[in-house]
Amino acid sequence: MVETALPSSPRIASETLFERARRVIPGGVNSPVRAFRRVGGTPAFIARAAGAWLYDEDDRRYLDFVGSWGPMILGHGHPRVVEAVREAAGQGFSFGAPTRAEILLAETIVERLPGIDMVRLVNSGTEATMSAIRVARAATGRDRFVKFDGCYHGHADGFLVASGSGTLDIGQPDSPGVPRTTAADTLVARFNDCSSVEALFDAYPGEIAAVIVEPVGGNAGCIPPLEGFLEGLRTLCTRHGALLVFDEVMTGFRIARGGAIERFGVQPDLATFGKVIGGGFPIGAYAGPSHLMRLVAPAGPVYQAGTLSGNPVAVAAGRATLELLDQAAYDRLEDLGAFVERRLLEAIGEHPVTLQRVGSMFSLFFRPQSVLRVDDAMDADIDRFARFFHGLLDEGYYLAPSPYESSFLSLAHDEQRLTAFAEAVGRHLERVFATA
Ligand code: KE4
Repeated sequence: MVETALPSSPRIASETLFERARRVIPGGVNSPVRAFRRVGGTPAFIARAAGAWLYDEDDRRYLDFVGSWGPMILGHGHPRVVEAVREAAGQGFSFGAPTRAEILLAETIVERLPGIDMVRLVNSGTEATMSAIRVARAATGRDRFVKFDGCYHGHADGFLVASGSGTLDIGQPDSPGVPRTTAADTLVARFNDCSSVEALFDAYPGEIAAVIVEPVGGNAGCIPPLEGFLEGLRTLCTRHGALLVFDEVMTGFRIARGGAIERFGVQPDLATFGKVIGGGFPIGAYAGPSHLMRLVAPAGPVYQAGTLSGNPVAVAAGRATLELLDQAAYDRLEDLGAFVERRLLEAIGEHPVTLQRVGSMFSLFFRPQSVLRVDDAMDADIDRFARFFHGLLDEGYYLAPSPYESSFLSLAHDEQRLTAFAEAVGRHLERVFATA
């Protein structure tokens, strides 16, 4: 029997908690995208999760398409991960000393990634990307780097220029508080447009240390790379002596067993990770060939550190997660992605809505044309998206609460639930397009 959502009812507990939260936490949340700013209304305060389901404080159940923004690729509370976390926690929480388990996780990551010899674990994707740029600057002796409009690489100062994700929700792609001198080193190119990168290399000859890119844009909605885009970046970086950095915090171990490197067959000089490799616990990583990674202290002079880096409990969760992500798991995720795409395209029908998907990450854009970069995503009908989002939420489907985010499938999703989801999408598209 297809499990259905609990009957719709106001989220009194969440509203009360949100009011209380905003008195002691900026905006009532510890990360802006959670605040429903772009879709309006009160965020659901989640009490617990299991499998593909979230349960909020009003005991309403939602089929989860956020998955903690990517980490929960197995579904919530996988018993093997729970057991690994319990066992690790029973041995102690944190030692500030090297452990065997960190080696095993590093070896697992390296084994899966073509062209990658070494990895440094950190505590977030932000730490990973900021460290990768530091290594690139040290390796090249150059200060500037190129990012793309609408790409989000975490909240380190230099990245908060023309960024994506939650910065778009609050209409602040360039954040106050970032010194002009810092922002000056951040050059912005157009996603899916190599000529805009070439123009920057021509304008700043010998000054660009790196080009950092989300190989699949995930922070302005799901935006696949055009044919030749990643290959073009590789050629330009090689020609101009800059490092190509794949920010795979979202795509890593999500869109293939070896992430975008494997899926697209383009070799970056450095790559960053997070989310999936922590199985829901705080983690990040940056990785590359030995000659670059040996620049990192204490092997080399590039300083980077972290009290909880390689935390034993987070490492245990990450190892258990990766162990379960064999090729069969990725084949299943691809099948689920293709299945939901077929069902959603049926639901979309003639409505002016575009679905874009790579593997088990996808987005619905409320515009008829394809979305090649953030400008296109911002040209979509945000108001209708908001009404669509809330209609689905009330029916027990939790999509990413922003048109500038990707939604995610997990191995806990199945065809029955995805069929019911697509039918609900069809109903709510009819509803929101029935009125002007
Ligand atoms: P964290 O510092 O949030 O762990 O990772 C930053 C980051 C870096 N690179 C990419 C490609 C990312 O997607 C992220 C973080 N992703 C967002 C979701 N769009 C995290 C959600 C949030 O900010 O709360």
